[in-house]
Amino acid sequence: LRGRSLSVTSLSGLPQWEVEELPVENLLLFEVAWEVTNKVGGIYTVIQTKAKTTADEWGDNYFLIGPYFEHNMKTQVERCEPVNDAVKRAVDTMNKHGCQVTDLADGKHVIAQFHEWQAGTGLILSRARKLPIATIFTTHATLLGRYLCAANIDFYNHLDKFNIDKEAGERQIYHRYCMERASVHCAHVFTTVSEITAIEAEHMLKRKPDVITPNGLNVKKFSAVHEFQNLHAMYKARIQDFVRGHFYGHLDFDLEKTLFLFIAGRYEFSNKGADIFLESLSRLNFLLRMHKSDVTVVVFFIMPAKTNNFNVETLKGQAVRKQLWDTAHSVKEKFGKKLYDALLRGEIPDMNNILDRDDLTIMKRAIFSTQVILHPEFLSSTSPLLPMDYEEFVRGCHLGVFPSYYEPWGYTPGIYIVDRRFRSPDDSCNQLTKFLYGFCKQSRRQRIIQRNRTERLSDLLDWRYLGRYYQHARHLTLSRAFPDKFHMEPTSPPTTEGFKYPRPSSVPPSPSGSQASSPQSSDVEDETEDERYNEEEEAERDRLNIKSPFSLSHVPHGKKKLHGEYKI
Ligand code: G6P
Ligand code: 1S3
Repeated sequence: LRGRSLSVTSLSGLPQWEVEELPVENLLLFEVAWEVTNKVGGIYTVIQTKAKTTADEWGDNYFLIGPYFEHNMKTQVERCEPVNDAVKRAVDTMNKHGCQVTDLADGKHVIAQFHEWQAGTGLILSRARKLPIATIFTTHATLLGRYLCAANIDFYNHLDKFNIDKEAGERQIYHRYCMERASVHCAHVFTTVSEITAIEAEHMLKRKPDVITPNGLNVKKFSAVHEFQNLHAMYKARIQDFVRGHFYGHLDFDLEKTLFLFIAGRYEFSNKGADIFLESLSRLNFLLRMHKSDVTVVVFFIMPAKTNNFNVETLKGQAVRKQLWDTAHSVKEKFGKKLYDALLRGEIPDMNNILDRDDLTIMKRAIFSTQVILHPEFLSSTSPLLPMDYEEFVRGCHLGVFPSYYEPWGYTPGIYIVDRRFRSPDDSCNQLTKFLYGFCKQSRRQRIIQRNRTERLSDLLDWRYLGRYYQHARHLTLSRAFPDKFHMEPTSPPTTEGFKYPRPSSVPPSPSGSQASSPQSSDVEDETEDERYNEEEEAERDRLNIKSPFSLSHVPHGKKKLHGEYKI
């Protein structure tokens, strides 16, 4: 069974290579992950967005396996009978005998890709029991990397210095770390999502990944720029509605001059840079006030987090968020009545108990009505609070801010890049504050131009292009697991040598003054305005030297600055 060659057209000038097309009709592909239909962090997005491209290629021979959660079953999948006979019999057998499944692949070769340590037991057991399965283990982060970074350790500058067994033991993750490491070493093919994480894996897991499989997205194509600009306006209007409700009774700012910013991801406060972002927002606030700016910034933290009695359910059940004044009034009334009743009985009421749990919830909600908004669940179009899907919400906002310290793969194209490796946290905050302040000073027209440019960058993240790295990993594992049946040409895509994007044509030129005008008149106008703005912004950045009363706990890094080619 030798694959056919398929030439894939390059997108937007990205490199082109030959992809071996696998005879998928004679194969079964399984992908196993804790985040299949289970929104926890970025792995969910990878699997969810990649599903279509993979299903297009593999049809009914592609299967995703994840944990069973009743709610996710109801909302994210449709029940059906397996159409594939081998899988049907396997499922029947599982139903009859617990989870004991046998070799029922009907002569098809099986590839199983396991994501992260939770799924790794399947891989380890497959190898221990010598099942005829070609295995791939993909790590989207390393356990130790997450833990060490979360402990504010200068991780990337000390990768070769850690005693990893000891660190895992001390952080009480030794058993998980062992499973992760065993999965890595049992796999025919080991992959990870970025060059930096490949280096991390070499140090934390002691195996160099065979393939880097960068993450993509399902990029929607628009035939004209006004289409996505209109979408921005439409979704922004919904966010404005939410903000109107949220700030009901004390909406003292102009929504037309309000910018919506957000950060989103797994709730790892410092790993995802929420600490840096908050600090920078405080500095931005100071600058906006100092310069008497009429711009208001509303910020959303989209991070699923644990909640107490004050949670989204409470908010869903009641509409009081639109009536803060009425709430305060009714709490006062209730308080007054209890006091009155107690006095009638000749008692002095116990002040510690005079407010009940409901009153406290309502008052917490009032405290919640600040300009940083914590929404402790992912967005969904069925939420009565802010009925929008994440993609719609992103379109409606003006800027996403992801100043993560630990982010194996960041989805955002690098419009502004905050240096978290060679700068101290304080310097990183200053850098981010300058970006934010520069953004706040943009005119609407400048934002529109920037949105056009960002949209053009989206090609870089399209699974139609990036899916090829997964194809490559699948072919490689078949050639290792079944070398007599599958062959891999040595002229394959690069492995861990790195995945570097070419500079996209939409990136503003540098230095700005040397830019030759584009022949299209409208573009000329845009470029000129961008250039002028860039120069002003640069001057402003140099002029600003922001200091803050706050300090952060990361140890200071060296001062060397990252520069060089454009990277995502
Ligand atoms: C889109 C719409 C315009 C609207 C603009 C607002 O471009 O097509 O009609 O004026 O968005 O942009 P802003 O950055 O101010 O939200
Ligand atoms: C990880 O999920 P996370 O949000 O915990 O995997 C993602 C998908 O590969 C990756 O984009 C992210 O950086 C990692 O952090």
